[in-house]
Amino acid sequence: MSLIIYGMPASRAFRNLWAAHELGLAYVNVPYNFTGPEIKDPAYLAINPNATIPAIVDDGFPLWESLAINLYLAKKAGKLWPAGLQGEAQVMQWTLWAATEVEPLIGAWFYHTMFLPPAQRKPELAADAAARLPKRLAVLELVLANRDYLIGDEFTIADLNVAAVLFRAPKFGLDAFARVKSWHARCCGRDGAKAAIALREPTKAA
Ligand SMILES: N[C@@H](CCC(=O)N[C@@H](CS)C(=O)NCC(=O)O)C(=O)O
Repeated sequence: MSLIIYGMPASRAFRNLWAAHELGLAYVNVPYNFTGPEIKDPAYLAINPNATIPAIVDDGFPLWESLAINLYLAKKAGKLWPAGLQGEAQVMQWTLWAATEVEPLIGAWFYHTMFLPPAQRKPELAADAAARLPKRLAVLELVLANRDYLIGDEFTIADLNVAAVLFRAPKFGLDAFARVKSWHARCCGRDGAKAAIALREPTKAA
């Protein structure tokens, strides 16, 4: 059994490090930087032809796309994975929703308010994202009205994927979404999350 997670912890690799800790998986982290030359090296491109982090190699099997990696790891471990076809469909639903409906907005807001150097920020893009994100947060607020987690009463990989995409949401501000705020704090307060967050600390960046 060998699992290699490529990517510095203060990047989307955080999502996979969080999952590995939740699932109790032993791993080696190769902390390539998203600005570094290693991710353009042919040896890495053979693992991830996108020249981005993260990627994994699990017992020789390469895989990229942070959220897809988490689905693979959870299903393989048989943990954080709801029972049945419908539960699995809900995991896909929430993960695709996070990737397509939420990530572009929270990403644009974060990049254009605090991540990019000030000269490169475009306030109009941040404002547009900030105007559109609440509609997605309202979806979560509605769903969490009658359950503690996205798929019933147990934390699943769907919660992890959505909460990880929304990692910057507390900075965005969740005061108007009380249930989302407490759900997010609950997810990020788990031991697995805390272990992965601690790994981000030395570099902190993205
Ligand atoms: N959809 C991809 C995005 C990967 C991605 O863009 N990663 C960033 C770091 S968080 C990166 O490697 N950027 C370098 C670049 O775009 O050149 C995923 O979720 O894995």
